[in-house]
Amino acid sequence: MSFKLPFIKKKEKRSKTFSNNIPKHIAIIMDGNGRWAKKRGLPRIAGHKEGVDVVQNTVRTATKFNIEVLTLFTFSTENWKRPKKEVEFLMKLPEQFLQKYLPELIAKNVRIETIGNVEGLPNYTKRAITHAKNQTKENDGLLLNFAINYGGRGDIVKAIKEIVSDIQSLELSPDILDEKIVSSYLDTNGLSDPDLLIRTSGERRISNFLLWQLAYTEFWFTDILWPDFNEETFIQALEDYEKRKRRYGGL
Ligand code: V0D
Repeated sequence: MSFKLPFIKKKEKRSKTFSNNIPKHIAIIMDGNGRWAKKRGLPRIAGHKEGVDVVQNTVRTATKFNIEVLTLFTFSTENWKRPKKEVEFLMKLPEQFLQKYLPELIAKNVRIETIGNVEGLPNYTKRAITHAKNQTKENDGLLLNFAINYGGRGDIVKAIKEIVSDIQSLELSPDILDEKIVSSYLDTNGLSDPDLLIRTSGERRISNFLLWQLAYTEFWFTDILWPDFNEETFIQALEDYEKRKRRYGGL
């Protein structure tokens, strides 16, 4: 009998953990695909390929825990500097991902959106993304937000240009300009700021991801490489987030 008690206790603790302080919006920098491949003597692109399936597993976990928004950094404006062959491979991944997983995403009531300059992507990439957005636009479950051809500074510069233009055309008065209005000019307009940022692969930088939007976000870093990221790792991040919130809440 006595051996049963710790098990029950642990189980109760877990369900309690997830009734409170679930982050609404989680942003992830999915790093370490190249390193994962190299460790296996494979080309970098083999790591990216593996990483695509991990995206879908992460979506499954996110829907399980009723996360509202998942913003995934898939391609930064700096990534164009990578070898041409690698960029070409990466640009085929959205289409491949959607071909494989769009039916499941629709069944799971997921809405697909993007931030970043989709216009600057190859036509076949654009087409696949536009199709997926159209097919899921009425869904009201998880918002799966792909940051693609995105850079935080670029987002801010674009916002500044539009703000200046709206001031010049008298659609906006500088007297009323505030943080809320600036936020509305960013690609993340309408989304709450991320509550939790996860970065895999041991790097501890923002790397020009969301800048303005991460002002109050909790950061969670792990040495685990993106292709090895799984539900257990995700739950670790969620539990850590919950613990931090509980500590602050006590003050
Ligand atoms: C490679 C790890 C899904 C990071 C994840 C454009 C690097 C797998 C998408 C995707 C990439 C993007 C938009 C969309 C649907 C899917 C993706 C890229 C890279 C580069 F609408 N994974 N993924 N896109 N990787």
